Amino acid sequence: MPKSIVIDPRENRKPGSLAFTPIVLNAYAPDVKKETARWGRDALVRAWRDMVFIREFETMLNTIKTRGAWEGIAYDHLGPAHLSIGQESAVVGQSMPLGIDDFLFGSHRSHGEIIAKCLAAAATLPESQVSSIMESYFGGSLLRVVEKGSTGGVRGCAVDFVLYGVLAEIFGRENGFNRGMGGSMHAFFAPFGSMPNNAIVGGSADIAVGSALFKRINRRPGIVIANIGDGSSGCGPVWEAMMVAAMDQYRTLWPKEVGGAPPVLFNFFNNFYGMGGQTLGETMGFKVLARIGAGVNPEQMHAERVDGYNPLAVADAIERKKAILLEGRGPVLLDVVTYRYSGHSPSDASSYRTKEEVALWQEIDCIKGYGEYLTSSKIASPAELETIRGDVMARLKRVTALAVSLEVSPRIAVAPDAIGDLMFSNGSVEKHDSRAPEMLLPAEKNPRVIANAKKSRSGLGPDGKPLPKSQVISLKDAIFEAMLHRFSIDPTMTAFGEENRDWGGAFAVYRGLTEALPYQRLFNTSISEGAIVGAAVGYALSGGRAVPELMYCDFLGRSGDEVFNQVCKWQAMSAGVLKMPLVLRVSVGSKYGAQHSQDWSSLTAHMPGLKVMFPATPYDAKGMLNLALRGTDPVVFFESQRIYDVGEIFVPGGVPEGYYEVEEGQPAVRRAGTDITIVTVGATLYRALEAADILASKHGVSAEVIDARFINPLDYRVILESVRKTGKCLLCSDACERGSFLHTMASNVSQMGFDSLDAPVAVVGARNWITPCAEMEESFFPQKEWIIDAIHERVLPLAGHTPVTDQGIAEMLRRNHRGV
Ligand SMILES: Cc1ncc(C[n+]2csc(CCOP(=O)(O)OP(=O)(O)O)c2C)c(N)n1
Ligand SMILES: [Mg+2]
Repeated sequence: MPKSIVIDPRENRKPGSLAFTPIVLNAYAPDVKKETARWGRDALVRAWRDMVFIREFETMLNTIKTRGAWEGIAYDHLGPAHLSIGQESAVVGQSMPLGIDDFLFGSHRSHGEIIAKCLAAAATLPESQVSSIMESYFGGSLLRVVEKGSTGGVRGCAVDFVLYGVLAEIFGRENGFNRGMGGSMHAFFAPFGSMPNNAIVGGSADIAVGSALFKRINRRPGIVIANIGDGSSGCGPVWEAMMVAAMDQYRTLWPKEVGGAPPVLFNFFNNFYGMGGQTLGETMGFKVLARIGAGVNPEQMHAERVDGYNPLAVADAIERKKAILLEGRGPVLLDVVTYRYSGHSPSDASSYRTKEEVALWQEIDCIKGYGEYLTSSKIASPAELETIRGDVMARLKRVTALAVSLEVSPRIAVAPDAIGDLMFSNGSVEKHDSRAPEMLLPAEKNPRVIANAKKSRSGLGPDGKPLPKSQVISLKDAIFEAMLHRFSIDPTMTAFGEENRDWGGAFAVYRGLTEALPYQRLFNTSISEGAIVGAAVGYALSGGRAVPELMYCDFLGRSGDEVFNQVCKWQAMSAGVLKMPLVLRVSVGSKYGAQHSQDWSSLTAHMPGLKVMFPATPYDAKGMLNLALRGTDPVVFFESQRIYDVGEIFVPGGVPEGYYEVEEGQPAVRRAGTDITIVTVGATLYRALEAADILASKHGVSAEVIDARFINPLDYRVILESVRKTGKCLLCSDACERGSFLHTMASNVSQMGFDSLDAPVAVVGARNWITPCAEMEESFFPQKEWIIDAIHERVLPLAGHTPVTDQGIAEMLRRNHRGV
C-alpha cells in the first residue's frame, strides 16, 4: 500500500531556518504553602524518611562491603553494590506523584529507586491491597519472615517487607524479591511498579519504550520511566529508544483512540560521571544533557533540567511530565542533576575527582537540606525527624540481621536443577487479554487468504511431481497463516520491525497483514535493531505478545545486547515473576554478499534462556510458529530466505489449513535409511536429500536424513536412535563451520552415541570465509558434493568414488592452521 504522506519537494527545498525553544533549567521555585497543599504534611515528612531509609540502607551495604560488618552484624557480601549515596532526593521525589501503574525501569544503581517506589506504594495504597500483595508474593514466604516482630501495623510491616525483599535479593537469598536470581543490579518488585533494573548501561531505555507501547496499545493506565545515567547518553540503544519513542506515526498514522505516543520518560539521573568518565566536559559534548531533547523531535522531548537535590522539584517535574505523557504527547526527557558521594562501587577510591568537589555537594546534602526545609517551615520538628531516624535504624538492623542469616534466609537449593527450572516458563497462552482482537478485515476477505485458497496445500501434484512454486503454499505463506491465526486470537499481539507494514514485510512474508491489522498491531520502526528487540522485551514482560523482526540475521549484532542479555535472561533473573512471550523472527540471507548472508544461529544457541527454531519446510514453518506464538518463552525463529518459496513435499496433503503445532524439540526423519545418518539444520536439508539420492543410486548407500528443526531445546533421542542403526553420522548446515552449532551437536552425538559409532561424526558447514558474491556462493555454502566427499574421506569410503572437493583430514588441518 502506498503511503498517505506525500514527500513534496516544494516543501522540503524551501529556504528558512529551524527554531528551537529554550530548554528550561532548574526553574523550580519552592513554595511551602503550595507544597503543603499539594502533598500534605505526612507525605512531605515521609519523603524525608524515605531518603533516610535509602541513605542508611546503602551506608549499611557499604560498611558491610568494606568492613565485613555493620552494627555488630557480620557478613561477607561477595557481589556488587553500586551505591547512590547523595542521590536520594532524586529518586524519592520521582516516586511521590507515581502510582503502582507507573513503572520504573532502572540501572545498576537502582537500590534507591526500588526502595523509594515500593515505600511510596506501601504508604499510599489501601492497607488491604498492601496486605494482599505481601500475602500473595511467593506464597507469602517473605511476609512470614518479616511479620514476626514487626511494628507499625500493616504499613510498618510493609516497610520491613520492602527492605528485606531488596536486601535478601542483594544477598542472593531465596526470599529476595527475585529469589536471589537477580541480585543487586537486577532486583525489582513488579507489584509496586518497580520493574527490572539493568546492569547493562542504558539497557532499560528501549525496554521502557516497549513497556510504554504495551500500555498504549492495550490501553493500560500509567506511564513508564527509564531511569538511566548520564553516561548512558553515549549508548546507541538509548538513542535508538528515543527514536522509536518519538516516531511521528503515533500521531499521524495510528488510530486516534490508541492515544498518541507511548508514555515514556527518559529520566537521566545526571550525576556527571559514568564510572570515572566525566560526561560534562570530557566524554560528552552536550554541556547540558537536556540539550539532547532538541535533537529528537519538534517538542524537544519537553526536555528540562531539574534540580535533583530538591525532592519537591523532582516531584513537580514528574507530575507535569506525567500529564503530558498521558495525553499522548511524549516522549519526555529529564536531566535530573544529582551527585553520588559514594564511589561507583565500594572498591572505587574516587581518584578521578577531588575531595573539594565531593565536599561542595556534601555541603548542600539533600537530606540535610530537605530536613532544614521541613523544620524551618514548621512542617516537622527536629525531634520528630530524630524519632523517625531512630525508627529507620531499628528497622534496618532487624531486617539486616534477618537477611544475613542463612537459616532464616537460605539460598535457593540449586540441586537437582532449581536454576534450570527457571530458565523457561514452558507455558502456553492462547491470548493475553480477553478483549476482541482489533482487526481491519475478517480472514475470509483478506487478499492473501483469498489468493492462497487457490494454491495447492502440497508442493507435489497428484503424480507426485513438484508443482510450480507460484501454485503452492510456500514456506512464507505458511508463516503468514500462523501469524494471522494468532493475531486474530490474541489481542495483545503486535509485530514490528523494518518494512513490516506497507512493504509487505521483508521478503513479502507479511503481505496481506497490512490490510488485516491496524497500525498499532503491525508497524514499521526506525532502523533501530537494538530498540526493535528491546522494545519487544519491554512489551512482552509487561504482559503482551511481541513479534519483532530482524530483516537479516547479520543485523543480530546490532541487537546484540537485547538478544544476548535481555530477551534470554529476564525470565530466570526474575525467578519466573516475568514471562517473555516474544518471537524474534530472523531471516537468514543468501546472494547478498558478506554482510547479508550469514547464519548466526550458533550465537543464539549459546545463550541460556533462548529457544531456537529453524524450520526448513512449510509444514514446520506453520506448526513451529504456531507453537512459538502460543508459548510463553522467548524464541528466535530462523528462516532461510533461500527456501521461502518452497512447497511442502514431505507431509502428505501438504500444509494443513487449520491449526496444529509441531512438537517442541523433535527432529523429523525426512528419509529413512540404514547406512548413515545425515542431520541438517535449515536449508541444507534439500542439498542433503540430493546427496542421499546420489549415495543411493551411485554407491548403494542408504542415508537416513534427519531435519533437526530445533536447535534448543533438542531431543537427541531421535538422532541417537538413527545412529544406533547406521553407526555413522554427518551433520550439515549453512553456518560457517568454525563455532557452528553443529559442533555442539557433534560433540553430543559422539558422547551419547559413542558405543554405536564406527566412525567420527563429520561436520560440514560453510567455509570460514566472508560470503562471496552470489555467483561464487557455491564455493562457500555446503553443496551435495561436499557431503558425499566428506562421507568418503571421513566416514565411509565409497568404492570407486573420486572426490571433487577436498574434505580430508589433511585439508582440515591446513584450514585450521591458517584460520580459514
Ligand atoms: C554496556 C555497558 N558498558 C559498560 C558497563 C560498565 N559500567 C557500569 S556502570 C558504568 C557507568 C555508567 O554511568 P552512568 O550511566 O552515568 O550511571 P551511574 O553509574 O553514574 O549511575 C559503566 C561504564 C556496563 N555495565 N554496561
Ligand atoms: Mg552517571
